[in-house]
Amino acid sequence: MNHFSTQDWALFDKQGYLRIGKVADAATITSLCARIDDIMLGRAGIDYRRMVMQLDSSDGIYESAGKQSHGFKGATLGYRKIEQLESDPEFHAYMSLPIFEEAARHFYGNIAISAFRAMFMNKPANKGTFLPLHQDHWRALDRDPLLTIYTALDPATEENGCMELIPGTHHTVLNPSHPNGFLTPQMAAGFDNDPRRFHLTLEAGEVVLMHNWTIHGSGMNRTSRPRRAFSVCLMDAMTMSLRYDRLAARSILFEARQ
Ligand SMILES: O=C(O)CCC(=O)C(=O)O
Repeated sequence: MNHFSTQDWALFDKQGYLRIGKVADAATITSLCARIDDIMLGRAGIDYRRMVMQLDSSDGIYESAGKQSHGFKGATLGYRKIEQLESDPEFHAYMSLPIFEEAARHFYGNIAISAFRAMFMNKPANKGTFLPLHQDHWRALDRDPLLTIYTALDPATEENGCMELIPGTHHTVLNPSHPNGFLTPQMAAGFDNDPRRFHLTLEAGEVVLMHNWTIHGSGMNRTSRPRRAFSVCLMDAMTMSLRYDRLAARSILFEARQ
């Protein structure tokens, strides 16, 4: 395991994110794109009752996106988000790559590591939902997941609603009382003209490691092609869900090594 240097981690610590380039070949990314389209169109042969699926909004407003719940919501490329992709063999194989295990071990050490969520994020062509600034922090967990591995499946640009990041904001949770780490509108407005704020443009297949607390959000898609991404948030497998009083993970992605 030697994909990352001390300098890489120093840069991650400073910025709250690290670009690591393309990890898989173009054929793998093309195949993941075809796979997620098959999942959206209901022809993937998976147990859809296990997938959390949410339709995109019709007007770009976050609050009017569809309900996030288990099960298929119709054959359409108009999904905003699909979770539980760790149960799909193709996505599972990609997120299990040794480079991702090495990154996870940097944060968690030699313990069992699970996916808190393995999620498709989509800005459908000429649509998409505005995602307000937030930190990936969940009040209902007894400890915070620290790392998200974000892979662009399509090129991500300002026009098609790429993520915006605010580097250096990963040291504190700004709004701990919000269940999902969203900033209040007043807090978000405070970052409107922040000189650190930038659009994270990516090539298809490019991967970024993100500290979960790095403030981020994304816009709508003003192009005629989708902007698809795969985002995997990793956690200590012993993380408890305080809401359900059970382990938050259903399975282990990386076992502790002997
Ligand atoms: O892809 C996006 O627009 C946002 C993704 C995101 O918020 C995440 O991966 O945590």
